[in-house]
Amino acid sequence: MPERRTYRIAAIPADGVGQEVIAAGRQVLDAMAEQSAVVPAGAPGTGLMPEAEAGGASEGPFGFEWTDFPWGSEYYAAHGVMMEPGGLEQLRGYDAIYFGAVGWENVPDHVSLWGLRLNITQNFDQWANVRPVRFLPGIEPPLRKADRTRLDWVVVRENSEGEYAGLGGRNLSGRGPGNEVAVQTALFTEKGCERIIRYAFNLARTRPVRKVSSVTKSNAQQYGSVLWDDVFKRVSADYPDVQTESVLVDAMSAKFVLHPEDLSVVVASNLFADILSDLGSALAGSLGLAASANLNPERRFPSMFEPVHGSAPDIAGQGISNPVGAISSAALMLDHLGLPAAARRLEHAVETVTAAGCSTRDVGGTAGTQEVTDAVIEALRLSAVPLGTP
Ligand code: GGG
Repeated sequence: MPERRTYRIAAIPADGVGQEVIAAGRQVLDAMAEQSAVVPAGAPGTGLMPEAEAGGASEGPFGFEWTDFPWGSEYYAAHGVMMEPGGLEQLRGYDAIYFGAVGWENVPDHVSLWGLRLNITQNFDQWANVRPVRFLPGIEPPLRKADRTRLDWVVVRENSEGEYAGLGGRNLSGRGPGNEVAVQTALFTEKGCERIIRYAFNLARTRPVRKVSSVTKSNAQQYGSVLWDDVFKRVSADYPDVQTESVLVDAMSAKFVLHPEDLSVVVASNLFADILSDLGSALAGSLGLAASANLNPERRFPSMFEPVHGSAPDIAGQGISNPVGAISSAALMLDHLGLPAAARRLEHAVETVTAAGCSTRDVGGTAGTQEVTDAVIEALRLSAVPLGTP
């Protein structure tokens, strides 16, 4: 029996339902760790994250060593900051970060977002935000086309610059009421565009349909968007085997609804991809289902895995939040840790559970967070084939 590998994970559940869904994901991962001693290594991954398999580690027994970080809006209420000073240094040595959600009424949204989530993604140069749009069996999506067409695409969000560069300011309030001005500048660098676009092409090469759709607003945004388009054109010449299209963001919103079967990998700037990925997950049934990975592909810093959804104050603390987004984010984390077979097992377990009709209210079910979590763990247990079984 090979030695058990232990991964050190920093857990930051943060606000609202983040607490419940991260607790759910941890239960699932710990159950998988327990089973890993008896489950044989499986097939290689589907390559959802092309850099994940670079290490080529073989899968054997694994475990997780968790560290809880109590940061978030409650921490802010007590300490006046969203995370401890020096918090980034504390996180730096972990194999991955498992994050819940940020945002609560006691802290202005821009303070909580920049103080925690963006503090981590930007300082750890997690420049690729991978957000798969998955249509799960048993979940009735509002997108009718999904009834008769197999739909499956990935939104790749530039996660380090663009509209989230944080450049700008407010001034001139001294001129009196009604005269203040604000400037918010989007930053597009050739290097930033190129790395995310290449990421999208490499990802497309691992998918059944090798296609990248690039999204900008270059008719109106003649500097940043046009630079992005130029880089896209240049980089695409290195990938003659991958189909391409450049689509304006307004047209792409329509395409998500009307012709989603044409999509495989959609790459866009920070803000556009944030909006489009929310649209995609809503079309698939609920934001509660959507997973995401904030990756530093060079692995200079830990990457961070989180459900796409926010803190959902309206349902927080009631035990009814959907854990599927967080559990599926855990699957992306397994990929990143070099455990693609475990990741596929987990995705399959989630599909088994939704197909059986066990789901939370946001997708029309009646189950609570714990019931869905228990069902996923049970599906994993049933799919575990002990070593030595013929
Ligand atoms: N788990 C995702 C989350 O907490 N999102 C909060 C949010 O408001 N995000 C906006 C953004 O990151 O663009």
